[in-house]
Amino acid sequence: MIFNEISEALQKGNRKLVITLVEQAISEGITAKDILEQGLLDGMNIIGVKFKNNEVYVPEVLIAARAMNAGTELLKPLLASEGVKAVGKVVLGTVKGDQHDIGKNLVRMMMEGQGLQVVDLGVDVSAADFVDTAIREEAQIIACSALLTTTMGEMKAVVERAVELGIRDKVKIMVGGAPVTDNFCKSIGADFYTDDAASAAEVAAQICAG
Ligand code: B1M
Repeated sequence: MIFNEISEALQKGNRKLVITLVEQAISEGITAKDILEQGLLDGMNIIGVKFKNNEVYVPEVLIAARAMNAGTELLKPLLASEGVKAVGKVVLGTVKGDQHDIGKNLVRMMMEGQGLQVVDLGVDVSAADFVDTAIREEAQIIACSALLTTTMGEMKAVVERAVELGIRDKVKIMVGGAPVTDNFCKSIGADFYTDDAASAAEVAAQICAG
């Protein structure tokens, strides 16, 4: 089954094979959602468990992540929705101290698929950078991703910075990432928590649609 092959190639960090198999799956008419969830994310979840159990280490996880990003890039055009396009701008990034970007990249793809313009600041983004960029770009939304319990607190700094610079009533702050919860979102005074990239894009489109 091609999903297993994609998952296994990803776990081995075989970027070229992941690209070939994802291209093959696309040409066979398999949906982008299934390729993502049953192939790529399945492989990354298995790597995550092995990482936790010290069966694989940072270098292996890093090359698996590169293969994952290469695979998701191929899905990008297919993840675009055919719905009504929203008009709006989002400043997106992974918070300060955090290098994880796969989930953030998925959020970007899904948001672009909703017709939103995304200013992607990458990883390790300071609260000041999020807020300064939102002001400069006149963005309606700041979207923060965090994968580490040690960095999710940075999201509070983003909210505080937005208050400090007087734009809190002009910008909605969205948060997400594996350790983040709705309760956490409320506790730091952010506006919206969503648990996956597709929901994040839907909420962002609704915000921008007014
Ligand atoms: Co890291 N890592 N990592 N890692 N890593 C985790 C997160 C961890 C859970 C592994 C584990 O122990 N089981 C653990 C965190 C523990 C914790 O804090 N509770 C961990 C650790 C400890 C570390 C290091 C500290 C390890 C070390 O050096 N000793 C280190 C930290 C580096 C740093 O950031 N400063 C580290 C490093 C790395 C790599 C660099 C090797 C690599 C990242 C490469 C990259 O991203 N380019 C890596 C990876 C790949 C992982 C795992 C295996 C996979 C993460 C991933 O990409 N998942 C991860 C284990 C796991 O998650 N099972 C792990 C797939 C991705 C699609 O999911 O990002 O959750 P995710 O996105 C989801 C949702 O969360 C949501 O949408 C996506 C689904 O649609 N989402 C949002 C994400 N952002 C959103 C924003 C939104 C809305 C939804 O709105 C704005």
